[in-house]
Amino acid sequence: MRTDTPQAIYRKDYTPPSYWVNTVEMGFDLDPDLTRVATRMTLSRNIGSRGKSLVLYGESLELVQLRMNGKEVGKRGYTLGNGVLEIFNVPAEVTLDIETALRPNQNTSLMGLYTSNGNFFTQCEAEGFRKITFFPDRPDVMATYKVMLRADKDKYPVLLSNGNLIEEGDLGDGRHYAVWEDPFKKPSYLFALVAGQLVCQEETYKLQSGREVLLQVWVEEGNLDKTQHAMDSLKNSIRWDEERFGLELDLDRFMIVAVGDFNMGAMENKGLNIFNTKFVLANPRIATDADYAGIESVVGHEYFHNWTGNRVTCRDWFQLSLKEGLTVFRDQEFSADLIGTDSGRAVKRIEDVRVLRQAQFPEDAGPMAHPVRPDSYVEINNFYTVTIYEKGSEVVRMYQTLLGRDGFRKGMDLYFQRHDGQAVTCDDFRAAMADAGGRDLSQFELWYSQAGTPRVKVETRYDEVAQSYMITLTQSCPPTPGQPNKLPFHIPVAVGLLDSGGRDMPLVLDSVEGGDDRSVAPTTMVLELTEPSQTFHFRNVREEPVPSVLRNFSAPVILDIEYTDAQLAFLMANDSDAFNRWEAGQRLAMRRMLALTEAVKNGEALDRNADENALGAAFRATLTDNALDPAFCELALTLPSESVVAEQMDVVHPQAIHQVRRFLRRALASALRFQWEVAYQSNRTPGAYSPDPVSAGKRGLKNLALSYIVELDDGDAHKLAQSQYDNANNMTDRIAALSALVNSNAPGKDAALASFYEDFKQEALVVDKWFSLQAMARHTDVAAVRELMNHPAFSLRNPNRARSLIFSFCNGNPAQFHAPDGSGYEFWADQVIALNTINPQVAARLARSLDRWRKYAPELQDRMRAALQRVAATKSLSKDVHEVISKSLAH
Ligand code: B3K
Ligand code: ZN
Repeated sequence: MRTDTPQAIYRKDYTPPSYWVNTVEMGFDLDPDLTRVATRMTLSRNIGSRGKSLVLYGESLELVQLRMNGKEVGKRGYTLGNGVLEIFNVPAEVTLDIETALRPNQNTSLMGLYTSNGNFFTQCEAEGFRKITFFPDRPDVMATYKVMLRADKDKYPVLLSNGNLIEEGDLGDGRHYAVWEDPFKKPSYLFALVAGQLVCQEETYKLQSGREVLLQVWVEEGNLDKTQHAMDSLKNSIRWDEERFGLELDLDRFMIVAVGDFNMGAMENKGLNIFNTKFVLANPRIATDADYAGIESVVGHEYFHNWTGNRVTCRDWFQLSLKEGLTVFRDQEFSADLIGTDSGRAVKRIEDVRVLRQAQFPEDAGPMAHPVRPDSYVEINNFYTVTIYEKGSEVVRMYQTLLGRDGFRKGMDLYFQRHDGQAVTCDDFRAAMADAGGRDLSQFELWYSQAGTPRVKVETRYDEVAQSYMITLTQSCPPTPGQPNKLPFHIPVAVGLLDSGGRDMPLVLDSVEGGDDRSVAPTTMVLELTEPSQTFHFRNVREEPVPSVLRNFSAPVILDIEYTDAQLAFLMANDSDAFNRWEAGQRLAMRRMLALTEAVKNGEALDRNADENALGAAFRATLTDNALDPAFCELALTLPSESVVAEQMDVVHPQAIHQVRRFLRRALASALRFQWEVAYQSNRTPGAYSPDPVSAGKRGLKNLALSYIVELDDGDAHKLAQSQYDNANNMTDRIAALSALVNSNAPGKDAALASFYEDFKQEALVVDKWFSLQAMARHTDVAAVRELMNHPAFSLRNPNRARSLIFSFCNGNPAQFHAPDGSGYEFWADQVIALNTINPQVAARLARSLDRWRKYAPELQDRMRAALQRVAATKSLSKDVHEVISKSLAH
């Protein structure tokens, strides 16, 4: 907590450390009230650093002892202040002994060493290791670690750290110990320890090489019946990385530990991944299809970091996307490959792009916009963003689109060949891709350095006489904070042309010699847009085509293209690219939603617009096409979310958008009621629950159908929802039914809510769902949320619980959150201020809910500004919250 103005750190100021650390040995005497840590490290001076002091970082720590080569360092040998321990006159080769004392029980930030439900856990990324000992806590300092843990044997029977267990035993005084050694050099952010009362599911697994490894999933005693899916996901991840990238698990043991108090999803500590329970625990009773999918992708993500992040790490935190963007790309590909079918892959792609549009596009257009490789930050934890992760993944995907799958693999191989064991930059990754592919990727660097979502405008012309077709692509990128002007990006734009029968035409570019053999011409072509504007000529085009542009979302851009309603319906029905089929439907819906929102803003009654022909016909065609994959149908029949519509408007009117979306859903429910009923019945999944993609897809479509039917709010609809609620044999169906009931006026809704709580009050993750469902329900206003905060199960200290109620309301219930009287903003400010003292990282995430405040009507803006200013004026604001709020107010 601070009173001064926090300082920004700049990428251009990077300097190598004055000392490298070679080995680290640590001894922990674990006690929740006062833990003592003895650290011995050997260091070597970096070349060119003679005369420079040794800089170590430390926070919320007591320095008990400091010795250099065995001798106590006197008061004049060092300075300590503002989180920096600077030691002078340090020899070129030196052994340091540092003893620190810390208070895990009082650590509510959940960074460094803390306790959760009586057990010890650590979280060190990005800068948590400095809360354990004084250390050059920066990712380019890589060392080997040997760790001894000592603790009370009854209270902490399990003692875990990174690497291999090399010794354990009794200390005789009721305490015991374990010694762990990690043979691989690692940065301090990958350090971890866990101690407490835990049990594990374990298996040995044979790698392709024949070597056997031990896999463990550690949980609290009552949760051993919820670990199988995480274990299966881990085995799938190990196999996939061997098959797809030739990367083998390098340790003999790999552990996953679940903890209920965690700031984010999970953490890739070497050999000892620590996970939020949300991404480990699953059985059909408590977890939904989405939870199962989330576990698979997060287990994969953390496992894949073992190579992309751990073996090759980041030189500095500005390079964060080097590991995060790449690892998200890898986990996305992993999930897609596991589904295996073309349509399954498309569904996964659509879901990923939805996240990008829903969260990253707004970030890129708001006050926190930053490049994939930022130039500066105040608090690095604020930069674990959708831009670093999701846009970063899109940037990696573009390499694959440009180089092809094999070319991309060659680039990965070269990257590891060059950089295994090193801390490197995004430029090193790009160089490996360019060199392996024999391509000049210098312009591609702009994807790392320029923020903002580029727009690509598409214009076309058909010349019937010449049988030629022209596509002109023109790019632009709006200004973002600190970047008023942008240079043109290198954008891969995948295109196809549809003939009047809906078939793909063979594509022959005029600039290419030959290629006239129609039977071998490709039907999708990647056009490389590198100039502000470029025209591509296709020849032998026998009729005027309908263009399908940006297939499979080949670049993270906004596409401006004019289609008639009829063309969109045609693409929705015919495009061979499933992503663009979905996209066409979304465009059609968005167009309608924006027009209706305008009408509401102008005071027109919506029922005068009740005729939903174009959209209704398109929806009917999709809903009744039995050849379509149910998972795809669900996505195609889901209207753009309220926040995605909001992003399309110059001045956002949350209540109007909400009203329109409901109106359209009701219109589509009533026009297609019979078809929804058929879809409901024909997508039932009787028998034992299985989370496989086909069953999950059916449940998804069935539950979407239920949600439409319940929009009609009549007795039959209520009965359907109630009976699904009463008879559900899995959480997916149960929660979908509960949500349908709660968002209707069904007589049984309060009873259902109450019985749900009774049935599941022992399951923290389900209680989270119970809060979250209510937070996002349409009747839930600010007063109701405040009331829910008084529920005995609510706690601000547990991040999952805080997110389930407060974040769900502020981010997931826009019509209520943006109440015209500003009460939502008052509530938001109260919670940001309360969280700030408990857990700055979580507080700073919530602080971002008002990011886009300048997009609202002036009266709302005034109220939002007042709330922002109230937070800004709070005493002892963390630098986390300070950075977010001051950037919001500035831009
Ligand atoms: N690398 C961690 C995130 C750490 C966040 C620190 N504030 C999880 C992940 O991306 O895999
Ligand atoms: Zn990650």
